[in-house]
Amino acid sequence: MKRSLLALMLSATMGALLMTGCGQTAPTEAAPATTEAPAATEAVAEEPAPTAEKPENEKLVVGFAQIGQESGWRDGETNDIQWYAAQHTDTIDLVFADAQQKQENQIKAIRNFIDMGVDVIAFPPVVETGWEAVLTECQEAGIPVILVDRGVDESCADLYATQISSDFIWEGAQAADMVGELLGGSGKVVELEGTVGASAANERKQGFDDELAAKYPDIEIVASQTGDFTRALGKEVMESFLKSYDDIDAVFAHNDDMALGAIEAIKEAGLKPGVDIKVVGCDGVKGAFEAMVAGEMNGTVECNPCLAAQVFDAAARLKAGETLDKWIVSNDGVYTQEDAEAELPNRTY
Ligand code: GZL
Repeated sequence: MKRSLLALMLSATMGALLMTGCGQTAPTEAAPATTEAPAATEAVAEEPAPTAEKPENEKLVVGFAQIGQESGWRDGETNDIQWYAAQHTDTIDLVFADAQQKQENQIKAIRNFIDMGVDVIAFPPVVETGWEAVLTECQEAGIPVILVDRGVDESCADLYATQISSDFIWEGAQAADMVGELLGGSGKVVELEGTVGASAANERKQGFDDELAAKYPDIEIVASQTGDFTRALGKEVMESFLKSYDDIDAVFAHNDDMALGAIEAIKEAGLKPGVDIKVVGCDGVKGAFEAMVAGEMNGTVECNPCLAAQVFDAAARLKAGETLDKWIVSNDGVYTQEDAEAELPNRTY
């Protein structure tokens, strides 16, 4: 029963997929990401269920509980995951859920995946804590878990098979070195933090703050507040910083979307972003390169969202019973205004 229901849901999920992977040409239109985790009992197939029932377990069935659509980076990751699965329908079935930024929705989706009997569960934990119960249920169900692009609290270290993500502490330190260079070693900085409790935010902050303290003692972080990785809130928080401080020399945003929001706020305050106030972000989205070419942003530390090939390869290995490294680290680049024009055509998200 479970597998045929899964097949029904998969045909619904796959039928909606017209996604672009990182580096692929865009199709005529991108299908919208699913808006919520389909409950195991309310599958509505947009296409007839596949008639030829595959023998049990012939295909790799992966449940992916995405955080949401908070940033261009997140959309890039979603497109890559869905595009890759759509290119490999002969060997992969993807069940995709969009949690709309809510941990409880990610947990609900993971429990649905357990009920459906998927082979592997992959998800970016929106925050580091609150996963012990559901990850224990995955373990008890014999379903390996891959953490994608974010991590969980140390206490859950034995409850997942591997984490595929960037080194956020390194990213934060690279951003601090860029700010240190741009300010000539002294000045006042404000920080736009990512989602409260997210490992990407906690570790970028740790890397940035520690590097500044160690190498640039004359650079002061005068304010630091979450913009939740969104452009709108990043702009709003930067507006409040600009009202509170008239001597800001630079802003470090934990992602480029918040940096782009800050650029809007700086311009609306009658100042020149990239000149009066230096702007440094993380992610390496296309918009950041366009802003650097326009002279409105000074640098970004890349964080590769194109992890699909690694995720599905790891999932296949786990299904085959292999043991993987606990952390599979992405290699990322550092880009400044000097290389933005040449690099822009290469950006795929
Ligand atoms: C990083 C990822 C972060 C991005 C943001 O791996 O978790 O989440 O930096 C996204 O753009 O919202």
